[in-house]
Amino acid sequence: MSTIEKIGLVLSAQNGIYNLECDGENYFCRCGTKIRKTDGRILAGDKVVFRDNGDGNGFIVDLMPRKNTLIRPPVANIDLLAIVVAPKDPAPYLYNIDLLSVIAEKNNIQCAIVISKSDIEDCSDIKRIYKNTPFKIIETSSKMGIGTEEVKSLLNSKVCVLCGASGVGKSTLINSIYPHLKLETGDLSEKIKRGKNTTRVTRLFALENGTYLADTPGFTAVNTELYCTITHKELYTLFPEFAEHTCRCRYLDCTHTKEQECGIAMAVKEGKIAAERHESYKKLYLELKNIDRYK
Ligand SMILES: Nc1nc2c(ncn2[C@@H]2O[C@H](COP(=O)(O)OP(=O)(O)OP(=O)(O)O)[C@@H](O)[C@H]2O)c(=O)[nH]1
Ligand SMILES: [Mg+2]
Ligand SMILES: [Zn+2]
Repeated sequence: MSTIEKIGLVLSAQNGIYNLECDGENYFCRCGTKIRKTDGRILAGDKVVFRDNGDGNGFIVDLMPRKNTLIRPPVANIDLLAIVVAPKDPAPYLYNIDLLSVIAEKNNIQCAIVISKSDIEDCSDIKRIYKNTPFKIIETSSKMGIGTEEVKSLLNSKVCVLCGASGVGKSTLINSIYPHLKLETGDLSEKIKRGKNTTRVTRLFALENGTYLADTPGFTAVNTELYCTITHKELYTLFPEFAEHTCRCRYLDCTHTKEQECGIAMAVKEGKIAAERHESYKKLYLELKNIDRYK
């Protein structure tokens, strides 16, 4: 029997078995060591050439070029990174949120802030912090059914990744938009007791209109070292709302961290940039500078 070569999209990769989608059909494939050796890991979101065995199984023979890659969560070819942030339970850890947004900017991935659990606390602080960024901000409550239609239209026809701290309600939000997925969700106090994530693997779900959505395990900490392709010198370019204010910096080599006559510092004072975003910038700048030094 002859085999046919097709192009598929990897939905999940686990223990050397790759679940692919091609023309609405699911395939389970293995992959030759030659590809794994030359291209490294094959990730959810990868486009691959595979041999269709005709029985739902196949063999991956080639990996197509990627437009971007995230290391954590491990997904390739992403159009939209939606960062889910709750006003409390758990409280937002802005540094992690901003680091994720920096990684999205660096990879040319559209970034959105999805506020969850708006039924339990006022969300105006999160809105204020991000209002000067180009990120779309959507306030939601899965419990009350608020904002879910807006999230659905934001995701439409894109490869999307939902990320954020464990317990912010990522899986619950996905379930409220796409109830048929029936994702496992977890009680926050249970999570703390177990010290574990409810969602454990990253997988893409194939939805209508060419929408692909990944629920990801929530992070506890984002490791900057993983992202050391970002240099401290370019960091300010990855905070998009900073750009229009750098022309007011006195020094051409202004680091925007402690200089007196810095356009970013002035914009913070004038309320045009959130002080919290500048704090994240300064913290990340120092971290990246330390990494750069040892390169
Ligand atoms: N009040 C309220 N609770 C919510 C809402 N959304 C989620 N929760 C609760 O928050 C807890 C955590 O929800 P999950 O959906 O498991 O959170 P997650 O972000 O997927 O967590 P991980 O998979 O561990 O990363 C659950 O107890 C949910 O019932 C909401 O809109 N309002
Ligand atoms: Mg989850
Ligand atoms: Zn400056």
